[in-house]
Amino acid sequence: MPDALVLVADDGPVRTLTLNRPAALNSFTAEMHGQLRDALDAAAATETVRALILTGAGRGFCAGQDLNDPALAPGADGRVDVGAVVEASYKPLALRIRALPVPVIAQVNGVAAGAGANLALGCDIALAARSASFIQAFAKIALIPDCGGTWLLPRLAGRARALGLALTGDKLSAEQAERWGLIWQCVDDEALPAAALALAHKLAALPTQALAATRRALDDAADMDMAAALSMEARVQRERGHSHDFVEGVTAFREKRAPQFTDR
Ligand code: T3D
Repeated sequence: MPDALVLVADDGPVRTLTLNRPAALNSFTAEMHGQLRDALDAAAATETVRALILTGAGRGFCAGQDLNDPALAPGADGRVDVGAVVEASYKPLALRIRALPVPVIAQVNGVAAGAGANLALGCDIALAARSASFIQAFAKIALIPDCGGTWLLPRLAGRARALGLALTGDKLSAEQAERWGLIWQCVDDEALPAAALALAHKLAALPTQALAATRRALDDAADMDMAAALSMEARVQRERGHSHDFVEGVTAFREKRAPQFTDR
């Protein structure tokens, strides 16, 4: 589909979704939100997909909300219902990614601004090109961080850096993002696609359900005291212990062979 706003490509068990509005740095229109939602739902429903890569076409990853989108047209009172856009699009997007049954890698090929930055930070693992950058652009247009930014930033960077980034809207280089622990790794630009694909294949060979349960457990534990987290761990391990993949993992270890994980 030549004018698809989200391109879909498979490499064995790895599916790559590419935001495809390069002339506007892949900023989000309502239509692109819809296509991404459908693509994420399709990936979740496809048993053969075991890892997902999210990236952008051209020189940007995603510049957040398209500020020219008709969704931002003022109503009769001259005001824009930004909250409605967030409720309808960014909140479900952030939650959908966090609930996917497969690991999600953000392949940050270029600038990630506004909701685009927090989209990347909300993925399970963010790999960024050395030339990429992260910009909490919200304050410059009198908004607050969204797409999960208020929740993610202090947890990833600590309050001081979260506030510094959000209040100034300054550009954070990929190298600094790695040093501060916002992202997993920064790699040379030309190495990024291969690095992301290799990581995705590595994750695809691991027990998919356990990876999704690990993400969920870490997120849940963030709001628990230690005793509650320990109880949650016992409950989830009980479920995991009943899985085919657990039996396979232990059997493969004992038989000194590579495991073949199949649960999805
Ligand atoms: O409803 C709601 O608003 C709620 C949701 C909010 C979520 C948000 O994401 S709010 C934040 C929105 N995003 C921004 O404010 C970022 C705006 N963009 C920029 O600040 C800069 O473009 C960048 C720092 C990201 C990159 O700068 P640079 O110099 O590398 O590129 P550029 O020349 O500014 O942009 C290239 C083209 O992309 C340009 O178009 P042109 O002039 O070549 O025709 C530019 O207008 C377009 N573009 C970039 N960002 C957006 C955009 N067009 C529409 N919306 C954008 N967000």
